Parts: sequence; structure tokens; C-alpha cells
Amino acid sequence: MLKLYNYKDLTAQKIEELCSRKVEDDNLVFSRVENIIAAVKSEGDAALLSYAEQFDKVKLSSLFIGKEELVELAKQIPLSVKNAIDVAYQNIYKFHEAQLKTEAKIETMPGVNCWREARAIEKVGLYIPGGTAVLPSTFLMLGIPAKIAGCKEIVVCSPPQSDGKINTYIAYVSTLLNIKKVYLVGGAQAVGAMAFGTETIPKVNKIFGPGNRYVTEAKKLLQNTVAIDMPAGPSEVLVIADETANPAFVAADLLAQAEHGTDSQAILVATSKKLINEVIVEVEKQLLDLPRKDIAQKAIENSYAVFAETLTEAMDFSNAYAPEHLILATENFEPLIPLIINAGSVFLGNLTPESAGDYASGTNHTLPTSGFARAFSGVSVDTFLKKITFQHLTANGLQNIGSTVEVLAEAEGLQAHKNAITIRLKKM
Ligand code: HSO
Ligand code: ZN
Repeated sequence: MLKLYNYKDLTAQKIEELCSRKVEDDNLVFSRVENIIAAVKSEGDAALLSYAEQFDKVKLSSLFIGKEELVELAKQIPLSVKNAIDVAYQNIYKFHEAQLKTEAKIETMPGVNCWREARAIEKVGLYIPGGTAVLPSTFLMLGIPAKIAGCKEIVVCSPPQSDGKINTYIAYVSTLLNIKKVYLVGGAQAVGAMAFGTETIPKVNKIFGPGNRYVTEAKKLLQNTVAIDMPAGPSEVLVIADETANPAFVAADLLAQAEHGTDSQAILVATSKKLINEVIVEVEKQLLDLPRKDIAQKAIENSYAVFAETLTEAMDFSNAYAPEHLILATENFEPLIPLIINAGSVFLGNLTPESAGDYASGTNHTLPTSGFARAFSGVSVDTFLKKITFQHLTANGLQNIGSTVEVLAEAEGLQAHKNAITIRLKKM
């Protein structure tokens, strides 16, 4: 059952509490991850093979699946799934391709030209979860922008199945992306391997992808060694709804989030008490038919509903919460758009479920969780690029800017800086 709060009765402290997604620091996870990383760093492949035996229960003869085998596995994909992946691929590709933009050169003063050019991060590592939650969609969401950005080397790690292979969906996506190898490594050891490199696995510059607590902890621990996409926590949705919403749709959206994991949060903020009650009934009803009902039920227990007098109040709460996904389940979503300050990705109206964006509409589903939407964007082509600034001064430009730099350099007591200008001006 969803707990219910009245927005009007919430103190600032209570709001803060409701908006905090405190995951208990787990020292056991931390120390295990530390050990795994140390072992991967010192023993390389040998450590990876022994972790595969220990955690994935498989004795691997090779740490990767090569191109030919990927193609063979990919052929076994059911046609309906292949076709769906193809449509998702095209939409995601179209949406992300439009993010590649060349910026204009700016003449800040006559003869002083400044501009930025994008360059792909050369080597990126994608972590694709496996095991019970095989996520080919995540592979699309990371692989497509990496391709579009032009990353030279895309290293893909995914935990092996018990037969020492990967599932056909992942194999098919790798053929679509023209990825030649998938490394059979999961968990914290995959992150360690990509951060340091092993005999088999190339070292990368930046690691992307979601994962369990071990993967997340490893990414956090290695932040001084390798760049990461963003800090990841449990997935979450906040639905703002009014009397124009359909309670069954809202319940379905909350449950779609809840089935991700027991620690997922599904929050409802509504301006109609009647709707809240109807949604609660619908949640209980729909829950019964879900194969993952035990997971979803636990997540719903960690979730809550807030009654707000107005949609603006509801928006205030949402901005404080900074949800990964925000669904505006109302026909009157248009005036709310400018009021959105913090959210990872927004779904407008009653016919736009989060699932559309999770899989196939085109937007990326790798998004900031745990309130990081206050400061982070989701993954895009930009996340795979660096922007390098350039400048060029003409003789006229140097003359125009010269004294400004000289005065500022002098003011900061940095004589050599000043000289770099003066010495040139003298020659002119
Ligand atoms: N909602 C998840 C993405 C996902 N959903 C993958 C289904 N598969 C995090 O945005
Ligand atoms: Zn999802």
C-alpha cells in the first residue's frame, strides 16, 4: 500500500526526508569491491576467470565471445524481438544523431576568433548487466550514442550465462552496432578490468552503464582512475496526476517502475484525492498479475503518494524530489513544462508511458537517479564527447586584446604572462 501525505502538512524537514534516497552504506559491499578491484589490478585475467567461476558459476575457456560466434548467436533471436530491436535502434539513432552539432566560430573582438570542436572519447567501456536482468535496451542506449560520437574503441563487458555465452539479444545488438567482441565479465570485476586493463581487456577512458551495488560501488571507488557516466542509484519515477488522469494508466506506470527492484521508488503526486484512492486500488489489482510482484510489492511499500492542492504545488514537490523520470499524467501538461526545474526525462500527457522512453521512442534511458537530476543530465552523444576550445589571433586581434591581458596579468602579479603579449606587440 502506498503511504499518503498531504503536501500542505509537510514541514520542510519532512519534505527533505521524503526526497532523500538514502541507501545505507554497506561496508560489506564496500570491502568486497575493494578486494575484487585489488585482485583484478594485480592478477588481471586470472582474477577474472576465477570470479566467473565464483560468481557466475561458469568455467570460461575464453574471456570473450568473438565476432563469428556473436553472429551465430544473433541468428537465434526470435524474429519479433529482432524486429522490435530494429525499430528501437532506428528511433534511438535518429534522436541521438540530431545531437551532433557544429558550433559557430565567434569573433569576440576584431581578429580574436574562438570556437569549440567536439572529439570523441577514444576508448569507452560499456557495462551491460546480465543475469536475471538482461538489458539489451541498455546496450542500445549506450552503444548508439558511442557510435554516433565516433568512439574508436568500444569495450563491452557483460556477465556470462551459465553456458559461458551471452544471451542472443545482446549478441544481436552487438552485431547491429558492429561490435566485434563482448567480454564475459560482470560485476565490480568488469569495472576494475576496464579501469586498469588486463591481458585481454583493454583499459578505457570512461565507463558507462548501470549495474547492481557492486558495479556502482566499483565505479565510485575508481573515479580517480577512470571517468564514469554518472553516479547511479535505484531507478525512480514521480507521476504528477490530476482528475484528467486515468487511474489504471497511472497505476501501470508506478508498477513499471516498481518491478525494476525492491529499492525502486514510485511516487504519485496528485491534485485529486479520488484519483489517489482509485490508483491505490488499481495498483493492488494490477500487482497480482505481475510475474515480478514480490519485487514490485516491496518497492511500492517504499513509495508514497502526496496530495497537493494545485498542479503548481505538485510541481514544487517534484522539483524538490528531482526524479529520474517525471510523468505528467494530465491533459494540462503544457503550462507545467516551464515550471520543471529538476528531472532526468519527462513524459507528457496520459498516453506517454515511461516504458516508451525506456525502450524505443528515441530518448536515452540512462538517467540521473537519487536526486542527481539537480545537477546531471542523462546520457547523450555529448557524454561520449569532449569539447575542445580553439582560438586564433590575427595581428589586429593581438593589438586589440593586448593591453587588456597585460593589465590583468600585471594585476595578478604574473609578469611572464604579461611578457608573452608584450614581446609580440613589440615585434609588430
Ligand atoms: N527504467 C530503466 C530503464 C529500463 N527499463 C530498461 C526497462 N529496461 C531506467 O531508466
Ligand atoms: Zn524501466
